[in-house]
Amino acid sequence: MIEVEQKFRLDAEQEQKLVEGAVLDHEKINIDIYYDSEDLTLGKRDVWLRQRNGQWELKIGRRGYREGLATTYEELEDDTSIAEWFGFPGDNLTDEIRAAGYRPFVRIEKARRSYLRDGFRLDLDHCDFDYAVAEIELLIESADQQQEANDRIARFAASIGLDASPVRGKVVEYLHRYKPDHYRALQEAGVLDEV
Ligand code: V4E
Repeated sequence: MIEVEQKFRLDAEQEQKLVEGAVLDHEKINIDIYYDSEDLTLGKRDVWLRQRNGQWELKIGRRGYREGLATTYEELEDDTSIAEWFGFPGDNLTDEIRAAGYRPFVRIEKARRSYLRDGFRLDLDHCDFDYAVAEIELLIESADQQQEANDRIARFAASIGLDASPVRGKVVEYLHRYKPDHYRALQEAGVLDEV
């Protein structure tokens, strides 16, 4: 599946607009540890390797498919597909990732409340470094549905009166605040959205 998502500023007013009439699907604490090589080979390609609650996940930016404020990522969530993407044998993904030189660069703990509303998933995340962000998401099966998904998200956000000014993602906000060199390297590589 391909995830199309747009991030929104999350404060009490925006939260009220988002959750009105929404159904709470689940609440969860997610602990994400992001990995990259010393020279940021993944981040510079808009690829994000993380362990979420101990489980490996890979988010791969689909350059050229970014339209407007929505971004599109392919998500791999099983060890076999992730090993394949890296070209690893796949016997022990954790060992192989380490042997290839990838190291943790940030750990973010966040409380997520995930709602369903009108066919959208609404994720409301409060991070442990005093940052909150909402995401409106749609899952699509093929890239040719991208534009339609973007438009649906934009129409929905407008219909509930959300402020749709661009916001930084959680990792990016963390880097901006606490690891400016890392942030600058990604900015220079052209992978960060304009905020
Ligand atoms: C997509 C992305 C990054 C990886 C983390 O993705 P995010 O959607 O923030 O994580 P999360 O925890 O909500 O994952 P989910 O549960 O939805 O799978 S790091 C940066 N980006 C994109 C990005 C960008 N290119 N530019 C800016 C300014 N912010 C974010």
